Amino acid sequence: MLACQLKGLTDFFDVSIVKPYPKGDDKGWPGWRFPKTDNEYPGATVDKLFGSEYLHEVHFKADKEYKGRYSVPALWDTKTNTMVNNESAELLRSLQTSFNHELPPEFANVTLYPEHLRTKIDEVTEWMQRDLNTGVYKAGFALDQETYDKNVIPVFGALNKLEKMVSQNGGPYVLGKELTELDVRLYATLIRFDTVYVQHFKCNLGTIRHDYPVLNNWLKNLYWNVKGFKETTNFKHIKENYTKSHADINPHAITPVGPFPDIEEGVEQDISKLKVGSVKMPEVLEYESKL
Ligand SMILES: N[C@@H](CCC(=O)N[C@@H](CS)C(=O)NCC(=O)O)C(=O)O
Repeated sequence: MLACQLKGLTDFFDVSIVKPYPKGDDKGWPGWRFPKTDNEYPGATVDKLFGSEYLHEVHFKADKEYKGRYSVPALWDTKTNTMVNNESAELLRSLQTSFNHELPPEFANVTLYPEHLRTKIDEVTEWMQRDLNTGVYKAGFALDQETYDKNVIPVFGALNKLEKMVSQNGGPYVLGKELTELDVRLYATLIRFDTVYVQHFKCNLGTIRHDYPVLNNWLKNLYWNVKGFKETTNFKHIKENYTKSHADINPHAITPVGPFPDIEEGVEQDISKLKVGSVKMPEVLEYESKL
């Protein structure tokens, strides 16, 4: 949804939004649900295409033998009447070009994967995805102490490295002056970090707001100042999805009220004024040095 906003594609997509909970078992069954009316849960909508109760019904419409997860996001093409893709990284990439012939120049010329930054984007994506974007899940869904201990370290190694990177590139974006895929992918994880991952996934060696002044400033700038970010962020959906749909992690499904505020205000435009932060735990520093 964020990529659609940034590329000026909102008129091309009609969006239906599932309720954040209840979800599925460990196999994902029955999975995401649509509300019965648009008033049932704020920000969630009925399935505008088929009126389905569950997202899995839409997958089976595309393929009766479908065996994958019923995950979001999922893109449906009304012309060929099938699901195009349900992998966010691939969607993010393909939306940069697939509708350019229909877009006015100010949007056709926007790209989050510019040619001169591709090598760098690919290099950072590799460890950022492994250690941070999916790293929080590897720590959070660990079923024993050893697995958790091993997986929480890389999360903060990657954050330490990104904090330095944004500072060195001078901001306001990860690679400097240009907004890229890296910002979109990092935003999806950091907007959830203090709110959910610190407590629900036990990623609590530090927080963005306390230990990473540069990343916190980067995050606040996107949320408050760059059109599309705030508009596609819903803290109630974010919080309730995790805390009310993982019964093994949070059996009473109580959603913590904090942190307050969800995101801080006040953006420093001059990144060089910010002191670079880090989590100084020896294991984290050692991991960071290998990235
Ligand atoms: N590779 C997919 C994974 C998406 C994904 O796992 N989405 C989660 C929500 S953030 C989901 O729908 N989980 C339900 C399930 O896997 O059953 C992507 O990034 O698009």
